[in-house]
Amino acid sequence: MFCYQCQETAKGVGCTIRGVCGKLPQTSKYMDLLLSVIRGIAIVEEALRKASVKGSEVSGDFIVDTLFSTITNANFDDESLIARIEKAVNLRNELMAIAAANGVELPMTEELAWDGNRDSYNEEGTKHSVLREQNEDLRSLKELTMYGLKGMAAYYEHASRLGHRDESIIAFMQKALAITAKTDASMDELFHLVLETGNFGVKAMALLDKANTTSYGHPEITKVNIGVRKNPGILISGHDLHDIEDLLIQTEGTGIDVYTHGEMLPAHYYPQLKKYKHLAGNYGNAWWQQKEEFSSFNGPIIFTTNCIVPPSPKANYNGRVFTLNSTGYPGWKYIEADAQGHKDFSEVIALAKTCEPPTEIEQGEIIGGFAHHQVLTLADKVVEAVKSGAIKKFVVMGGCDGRAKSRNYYTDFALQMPKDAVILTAGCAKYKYNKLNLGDINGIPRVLDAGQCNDSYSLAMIALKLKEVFDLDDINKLPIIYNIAWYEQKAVIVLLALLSLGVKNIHLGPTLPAFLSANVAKVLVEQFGIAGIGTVEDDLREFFE
Ligand code: FSO
Ligand code: SF4
Repeated sequence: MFCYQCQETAKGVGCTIRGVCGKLPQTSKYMDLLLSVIRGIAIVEEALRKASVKGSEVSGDFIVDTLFSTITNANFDDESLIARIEKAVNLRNELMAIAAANGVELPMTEELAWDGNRDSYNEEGTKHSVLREQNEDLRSLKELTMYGLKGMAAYYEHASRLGHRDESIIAFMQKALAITAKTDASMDELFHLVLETGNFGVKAMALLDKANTTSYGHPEITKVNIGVRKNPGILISGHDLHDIEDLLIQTEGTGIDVYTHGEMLPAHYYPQLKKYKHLAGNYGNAWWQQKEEFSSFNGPIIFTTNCIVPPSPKANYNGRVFTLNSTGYPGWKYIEADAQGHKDFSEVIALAKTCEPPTEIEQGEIIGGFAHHQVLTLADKVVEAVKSGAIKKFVVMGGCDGRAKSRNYYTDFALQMPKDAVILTAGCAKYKYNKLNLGDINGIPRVLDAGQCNDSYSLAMIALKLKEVFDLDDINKLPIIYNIAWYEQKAVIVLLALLSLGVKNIHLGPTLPAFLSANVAKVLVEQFGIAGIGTVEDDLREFFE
């Protein structure tokens, strides 16, 4: 196996024996094979589109689901990956038949040549790994695009589940996948593709923002309890708001409380979700602490998306975890959606009734809900604080959390930054500093949480609004520092989207991606001022001088 798609990749180079995340070589092979067949589907769809011949009704959603299933910590279940490969091969063959029937010529690529024989899964999976591209710069750009597409797929899937779709995003994904399959793509073509991926990333994030806010209202300032109540509970993790709504409706009046975990915390900020009285609070922290937290939660746990940490075989929660959508773990139960995308949680609810209430691990409240609409209603106050000098700088510290000790940098940075600086955050990175009680400036909390990682879009909207208010010609003239933590591929699309919006001088940590070759990193540094991080002391000096 070879995988270098996340920040925790082995030795900062690539996982070759087994994933640091727990991904096994066999699973990695299935994922590589699946992605190869998906590229094949995209090649045919792209050729059909160019010839104005109708392709498949279902391939767009299927590509989105499969890309999502290969994101870090989403799916460890070989059976579900094999089922996707089989479906993908059938779909690809149907599309090739449509092309043949309409006289549409297809390129002769490896992705279309494989016959889909079950006996050759291993051989083909090995052939189609990341390393199939020999040139490390071309590989770097192809994979940067691929990871951006995975993040885009994740956000698109959430939006589409709420009925918000955009065919231009699907068409772009297919085009981009087809280009990454080319063996003669140039550096220029691929670099252009990376930038275009960022443009479509903005589109996908805007689509999701619209889907979430039209479905559930605009996030508003909300205090969220981090202690527990006395009823048994269900813990719901991941990012999908449609799923938590389904769960809240089905648990209402059952005597079961619902708790959010990890990236589901921002569900509390939405008026149409917070109205449920049995949405009891947020339990625990970011994804990587789940082993201890799931043990003490005592009740059922639902994963709507990543991040899953493989449990120990003896984990007391193994019989009470359920997965949905693109996620999966061998031995954990998967709940299928019905034709309308709804899930039946009756088995989860029945199990919850037999469980002890959660064991309290924390007490108190955290505050959030500072997405663009809420912040703009406070705009006068914010602008006044900036003009008076009460707030001197904003630091965008969104992104992901992770288990590396080096990520304590973000806690230390938050604690040590000047008292007239305010953090703008989104994503699970916030757990490094959202319980520190950093106080407020004239009533404006010093940690403004916009929501999930996709709500980094909100932070960009806030920046664009401030640029307008302060009558600046360049977003980079605002007193905003970007000090972003990344872990998996959704952070890649967030990064590309920020670049596409013109944001420069982003600091990315705790380490730069292994998939950026020296030459590609050089171009990003030269054109966008991307940089890593140093020590807290050095960076504070540099950022706040
Ligand atoms: Fe975190 Fe995991 Fe939201 Fe990621 S829970 S790490 S970037 O999946 O998606 O921030
Ligand atoms: Fe390694 Fe990350 Fe890939 Fe897992 S997702 S195999 S940790 S690079």
